[in-house]
Amino acid sequence: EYNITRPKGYTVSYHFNPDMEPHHFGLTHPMKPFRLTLTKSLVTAYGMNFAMDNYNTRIATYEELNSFHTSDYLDYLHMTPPEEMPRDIDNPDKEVKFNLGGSDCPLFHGLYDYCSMSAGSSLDAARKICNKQSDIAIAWGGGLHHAKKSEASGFCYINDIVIAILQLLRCYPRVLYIDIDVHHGDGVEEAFHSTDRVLTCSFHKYAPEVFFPGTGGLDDTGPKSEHNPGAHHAINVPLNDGITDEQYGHLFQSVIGKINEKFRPSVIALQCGADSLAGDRLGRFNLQVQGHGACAKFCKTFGIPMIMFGGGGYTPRNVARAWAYETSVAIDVDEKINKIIPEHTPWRKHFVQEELFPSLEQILGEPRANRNSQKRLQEIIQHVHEQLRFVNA
Ligand code: ZLM
Ligand code: CA
Ligand code: ZN
Repeated sequence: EYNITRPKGYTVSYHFNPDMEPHHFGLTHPMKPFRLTLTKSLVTAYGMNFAMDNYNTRIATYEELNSFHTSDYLDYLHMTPPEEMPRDIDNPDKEVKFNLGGSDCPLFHGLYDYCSMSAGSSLDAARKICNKQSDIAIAWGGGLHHAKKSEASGFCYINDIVIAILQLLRCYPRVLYIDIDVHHGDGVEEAFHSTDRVLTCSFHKYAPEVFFPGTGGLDDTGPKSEHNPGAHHAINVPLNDGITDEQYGHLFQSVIGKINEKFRPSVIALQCGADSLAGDRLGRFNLQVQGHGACAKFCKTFGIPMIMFGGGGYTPRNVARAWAYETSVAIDVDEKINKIIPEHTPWRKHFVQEELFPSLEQILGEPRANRNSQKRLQEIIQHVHEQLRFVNA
């Protein structure tokens, strides 16, 4: 219907595990795994599956998770929680130690399986990039950037991104990690803080004490010890509420454009957290689907392999629209369907009483007041360009 054909000269793969959907963080928890199914339906509804290699992904093995996470953490995750969760009664302190069981990172049925599926998708994507079977690999079930080697954090238990990047490092000299989730990509930044083979760059809302996780200030550029090759290889772009497509696009292109020039990455790992969209339940920005997708479009112009991960995104209909649109960018059909997807509100037209379902305007809500001055954004660009004098390929 929309005449979707394979892109010319390169291959895109879509990595999906349908068994992630039934997992529940709890009914009112903001993280909703069904957004992945919603995204997949939208992608298929537009026939985009015909333009890609589609894989139902396997689960990551214990050994694969162990490439980043410690055994004592994994062992605890593994045995927990069978059924009604009377876990390791002898070790209640471990839950505290691993930051498990609170409201952000609850212990739920099938937790370990869910984590292995997310990591399995990202790892499959990385392997397709490594063996050159894909030029762009999409893993919307991954992107869980806060998890630490022996600690859960911010809805993330297993850091699939770190595990995937470790795989990429086996075949490529330099990996550029870009994070457009509204939160700081602290777990990935920390994991690679002592290597100059991975440069991390996160754009996020920054307000320590008030907004999670509170790290990622402009001067946070990685441990600055003399002997640390990873010094200066963490770039942070701290932002205020309400940033617009136009401002974000300008910032993204000047920061990432310069990084590309100086660092000369061999591959890009792009975390596409959709909580930076307008109307997100937890987010604070004013990005539209087009502005969010423009980041992926810009990265694609470098002509190097790329993995696209999911991440945050707490207004499921928006998440599906954004990730379906970004899939269309990957396969180069965004011009054909960009009039349709951003305005698509799944389900609404299927119901007789349309007014019971929110329109796009209702979903997006009132735009947030923009607290980002042009002057401050210019200062940020200046600062990052100065930091990049220390970075050489
Ligand atoms: N309280 N339920 C982003 C991760 C953000 C830490 C303050 C919990 C929530 C949030 C959980 C149902 C990514 C914090 C928040 C209330 C301590 C955060 C359960 C609502 C609910 O209704 C909720 C009972 C819950 C959690 C809101 N948590 C909002 N923000 C952050 C973590 C993850 O998008 O970057 C990547 C996937 N946590 O602010 C508190 C300090 C826990
Ligand atoms: Ca971010
Ligand atoms: Zn987030």
